[in-house]
Amino acid sequence: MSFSNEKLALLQDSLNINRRDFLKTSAAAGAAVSLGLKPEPAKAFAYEPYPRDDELETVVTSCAHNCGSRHMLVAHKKGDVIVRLSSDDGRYQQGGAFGKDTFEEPQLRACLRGRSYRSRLYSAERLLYPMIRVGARGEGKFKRASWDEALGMVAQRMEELKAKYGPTALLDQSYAGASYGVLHKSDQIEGLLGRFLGMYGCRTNSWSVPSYQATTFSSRTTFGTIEDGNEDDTFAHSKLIIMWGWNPAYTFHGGNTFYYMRMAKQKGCKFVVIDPQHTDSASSYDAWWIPIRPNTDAAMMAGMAYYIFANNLQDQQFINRFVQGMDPGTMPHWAHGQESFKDYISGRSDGVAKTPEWAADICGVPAKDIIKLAHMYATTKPAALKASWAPGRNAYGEQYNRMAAALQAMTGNIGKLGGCAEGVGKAWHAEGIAYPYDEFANVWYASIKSDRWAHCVLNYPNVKREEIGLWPRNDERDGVPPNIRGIFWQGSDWFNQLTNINKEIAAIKKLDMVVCMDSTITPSGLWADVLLPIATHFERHDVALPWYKGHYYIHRPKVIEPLGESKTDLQVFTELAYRLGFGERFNPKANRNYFHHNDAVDESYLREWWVNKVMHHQHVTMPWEEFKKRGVYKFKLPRPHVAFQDNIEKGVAWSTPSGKIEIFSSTLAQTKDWTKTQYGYYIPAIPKWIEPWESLNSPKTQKFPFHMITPHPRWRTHSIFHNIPWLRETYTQEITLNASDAKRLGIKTGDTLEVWNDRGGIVLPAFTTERCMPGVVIVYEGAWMDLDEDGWDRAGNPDFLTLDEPSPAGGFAYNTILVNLRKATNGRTHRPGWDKQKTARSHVFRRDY
Ligand SMILES: Nc1nc2c(c(=O)[nH]1)N[C@H]1C(S)=C(S)[C@@H](COP(=O)(O)OP(=O)(O)OC[C@H]3O[C@@H](n4cnc5c(=O)[nH]c(N)nc54)[C@H](O)[C@@H]3O)O[C@H]1N2
Ligand SMILES: Nc1nc2c(c(=O)[nH]1)N[C@H]1C(S)=C(S)[C@@H](COP(=O)(O)OP(=O)(O)OC[C@H]3O[C@@H](n4cnc5c(=O)[nH]c(N)nc54)[C@H](O)[C@@H]3O)O[C@H]1N2
Ligand code: SF4
Ligand SMILES: [Mo]
Repeated sequence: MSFSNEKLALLQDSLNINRRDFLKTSAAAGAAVSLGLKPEPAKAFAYEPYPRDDELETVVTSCAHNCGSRHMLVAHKKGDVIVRLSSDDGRYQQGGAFGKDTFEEPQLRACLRGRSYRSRLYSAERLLYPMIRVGARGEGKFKRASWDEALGMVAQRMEELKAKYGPTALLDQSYAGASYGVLHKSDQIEGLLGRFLGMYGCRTNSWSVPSYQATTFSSRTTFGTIEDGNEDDTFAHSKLIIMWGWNPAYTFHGGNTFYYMRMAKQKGCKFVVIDPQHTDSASSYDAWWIPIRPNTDAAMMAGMAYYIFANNLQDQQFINRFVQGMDPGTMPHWAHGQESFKDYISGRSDGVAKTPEWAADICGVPAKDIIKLAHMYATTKPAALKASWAPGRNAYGEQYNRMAAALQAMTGNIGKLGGCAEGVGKAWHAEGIAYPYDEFANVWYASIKSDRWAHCVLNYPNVKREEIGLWPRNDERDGVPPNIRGIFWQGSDWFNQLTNINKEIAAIKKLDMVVCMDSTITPSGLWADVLLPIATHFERHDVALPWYKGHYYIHRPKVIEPLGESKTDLQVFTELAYRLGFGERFNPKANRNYFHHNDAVDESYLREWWVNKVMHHQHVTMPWEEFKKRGVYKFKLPRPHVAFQDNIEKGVAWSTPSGKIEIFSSTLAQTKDWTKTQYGYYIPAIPKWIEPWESLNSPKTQKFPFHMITPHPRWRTHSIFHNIPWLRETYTQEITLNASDAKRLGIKTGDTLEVWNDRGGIVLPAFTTERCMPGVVIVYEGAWMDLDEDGWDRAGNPDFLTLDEPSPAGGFAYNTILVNLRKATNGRTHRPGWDKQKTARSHVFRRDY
């Protein structure tokens, strides 16, 4: 145990969890009540004496994680313990005076999750030592091991698997748990695991991002880049903001979005929300709410396009100059006579005019509302149609995003202040990596669509390339499915977060090795063979990057020493690389001693990154030492960052094959054999409405009458923070359904429901409201799975119901789910995890095996 008694006492005090005292007090209080005596006030909750600010050291740092933004956290510590956290109050900004908060440089104030971070840092679920599985996989029985034993075991199995099964045996399932730093990076594309396995020469890559693969496809196809976003201050200049499947009150996509949107509101901007639920964003801006049947967005958009063309409201000048394939006149010469977007919309090519009435039948929005919105959008300038990712997280979600791009282009709202072309919406470009380039980093020998790994494992070797989205190669491995025998999780809780968990459960039992690197005992971790404790971002040195939007860096010093025996990801990979023979190459600045002393090396990488990339490349004059002192560096942009402004104003070509905005895609139009692409299946050259596999319009509703959507929770970052009591006081994991549906079924708020389909079943309480449209139910993603003996998930994780079928462009169909529901039978219960002791995974480790 590396906590000293003193440290532990301080911790318990600071967290108010002196459990023995607490239990004593509450037991005494209980006894007093039953005797009819007045209970004593509980003393255990007082910090005695509470340290004053001037007795605490103040350290500026930031959150990490894939949470939608990047804010400042200020740690106030005593000795090596963080006693409390606060956030930006303007004191720390470049050249700023105390309390500074301006339009150009607003504060980076933390959300409720960031502010409760201390309880995550010191939670009972912190993983403090390496652990090795002793029971069956998934049973959750582990014993404590030394680092030497754990890493020795991992290195030996890696060698065995590579020798026996070849260079595709190890599956890289790193994800964005720690993407937004420059040194200790977990990331699908540029992260440390890809570097490690790539250099080792045994790696199956996972392509396709859960967040927005459909949207990525659309942005790349249409604009040639995913950097199609404006910085959020530009929202302040919009006259109309359409939040299409976007709820910035919950799911941030950048910093201070709400602040800038409020400025627009104050200047008279109109707001519209198109969402099956009346969101808090809708109420905050008094928006016109248009409830829509889930997954039918592309049809509604096609209806809008019809109205705009039919009334000649499109910006024809813009189209003629910048767009390919919007109409017959803008088709490339080599594709003359092929179907343009306008041909499709008007019905000239397929005999079906995509009128507002046609759309209304599909999406459930009355034709008059489709017309009204189309008119508003085409005649209000500038207007921001922000087409968010959730409606793309569907079967054929790519068609929704491409259809949105067509509307943005036909109204000429691209490259203009107050307009919007996003899409993925990455805006300002940050310098993201501090470790040196290596040609073998990120090399892979097979690359599959991320959530088809289970399908691949279960069906190997009889699996067709299109079933798993196998990426094409130019060598003899082309088309050869990977023989996956082991998985690494680094910065990902993917077992809990990918689709169709029951299929994953079947598949994981076939593997020879599962390694989980995390700071927390996660639901995925319980299915691993080896758990490696990773230092959090409070316990290592790094620099924080903004999340898609924002133009700043936040210094992230090592605030406290790593808890327990945790090490950083970089330390663990370096040590493993040494054991496997490529340590020096993996981490050129380090020697073998890095596992024990990493501070100087980390500082050196970071300083070099600052000097070479930030100072030289981004022309920043502030020296590294000064940045470290201030804690935050904000860029002042010469003008608000608007994507594609130079393309419009200076004639810069788009990075598409034609150099234009491609509504008619040159690449798609020329693809012959779809099975030889990573997509596997046909994708039309222009955006079209394609019926999803499951929706309220499909015959499957007879068996499963509700369409479930699974958005991101305000109170969690996916699965992160699920175990935090402070946040749990703000919510319950529940299923939201319309009051009339509930009444018909005799369901009241608080009733426990069973929700199921062919893939699985979950148990959770009902919340009934008029703010969710009839026929739709909502369950937020990220709950920590907790199976009962019959395989029902008592925690209410919707990924037991999601489908792992690939949408052609690689999108995850997280929101394409039909389900049925009823009041819970057979005494089946929900485990809300409210009682910390019940969710604490630590009980698993406290037994003697
Ligand atoms: N039904 C449904 N499911 C969904 C979605 C949905 O909309 N609906 N959304 C999907 C989306 S968009 C996403 S992005 C995924 C997210 O899926 P995940 O990325 O798996 O989710 P997180 O809960 O963020 O898990 C990140 C893990 O990284 C760990 N971690 C954090 N920092 C570090 C570090 O420095 N090192 C290491 N080794 N570990 C670290 C955290 O403790 C946490 O366990 O979920 C997807 N799942
Ligand atoms: N608080 C918080 N913020 C986050 C995250 C988090 O976990 N927590 N995760 C971050 C990450 S990794 C991501 S990818 C983004 C996700 O960002 P988004 O994809 O924008 O967010 P979601 O919450 O999935 O969904 C947004 C809205 O879409 C609606 N919706 C769902 N399906 C449909 C549909 O078919 N049609 C229409 N019109 N609307 C639909 C939902 O009701 C919801 O209100 O958020 C980021 N921000
Ligand atoms: S949005 Fe993200 S970075 Fe900002 S405070 Fe919340 S969790 Fe932290
Ligand atoms: Mo995401």
